[in-house]
Amino acid sequence: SNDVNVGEEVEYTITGIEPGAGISQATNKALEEYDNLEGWTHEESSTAAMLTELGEALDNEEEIIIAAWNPHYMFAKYDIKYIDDPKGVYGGEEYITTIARKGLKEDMPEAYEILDNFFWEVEDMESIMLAAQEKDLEEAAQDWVDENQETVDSWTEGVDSVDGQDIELALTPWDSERSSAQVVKIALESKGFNVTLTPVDPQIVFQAVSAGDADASLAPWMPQTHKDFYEKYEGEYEDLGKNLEGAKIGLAVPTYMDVESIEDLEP
Ligand code: PBE
Repeated sequence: SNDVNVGEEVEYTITGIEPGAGISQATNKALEEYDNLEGWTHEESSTAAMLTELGEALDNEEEIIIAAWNPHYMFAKYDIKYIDDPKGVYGGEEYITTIARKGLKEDMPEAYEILDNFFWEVEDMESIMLAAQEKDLEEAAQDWVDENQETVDSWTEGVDSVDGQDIELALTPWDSERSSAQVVKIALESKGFNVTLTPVDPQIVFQAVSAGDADASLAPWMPQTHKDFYEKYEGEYEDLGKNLEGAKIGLAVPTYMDVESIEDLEP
C-alpha cells in the first residue's frame, strides 16, 4: 500500500541468482535503465539461496523482490506474481533453442536428427522439475520418458542406431536445462550414443559449441535472456530452432505485495 515504502522494506535490494545467468545481466540492465531504481542493489548469489530467501519471506509475510523465471516450479509452489517491466528489459515471451557445432550434421547425422527433432511443451519440462523435488532429477526424467514414450519416439523415429559414438551436450546448471538434457540423453542413448552432459555458465555454452568443444546444447533462452552471448558467437554455431515455447523471465514478488510494476518501486 502507499503508506509503506517497498524499497525500504526490501532494503532496496533485488534478490538475484548466479552472476553468470542471463537474468542477472538483465537485472543489472534494469538497475541502469529504470531511474527509480537508482541506488538499489542487485544481490547475486545462487538459485538455491534465492529460493530459500523467498520461502522465508513468504513464511513471515515479508516483502521480497526476486529474479524469477518459468518454466520452474516456483510459481506452483509459492504465491508470487511477475511485476510489469514497461521498458522491456526482461523481454516478453522467451523460447529455448537448440544449437549445434558446425559440422555436426555431416559428422553425426543421427544425433543431429534427434537434436533437430527434439521439441516439447512447458508442462513436460515442469512435470520433471516438480517430480525432482522428491527424487533425483535423473530418475524424474526417466519416469517422464517411460510415461511419454510416444513423444520420445517421435524424436528418434527413423533414425539409424550407431555403435557407441560419443556426444557431449553443454547445458546450464538450472533444473529446466538439466531436465531437457537428461531427456535427450536418454533418447540419444536409445540409439547407441554415449552421452556426456557438461553443465557450464550460459556464455560458456556458446563458447564451447562454437569452438567444437561441445557438440550441441539445448539450453539457450531467446530472444532476450542469452541474446548477448548468442550475438557474440553468431555464425560460429548452427541454430536448429526452438525446442520449447512459452518461457519467461522477470522480477516477481509475493502476491500480497501491492506492487504491479518495476516503475512502482521507490528510489
Ligand atoms: N534462467 C533459467 C537462466 C536460463 C535458464 C532463466 C535462470 C538464465 O537466466 O540464464
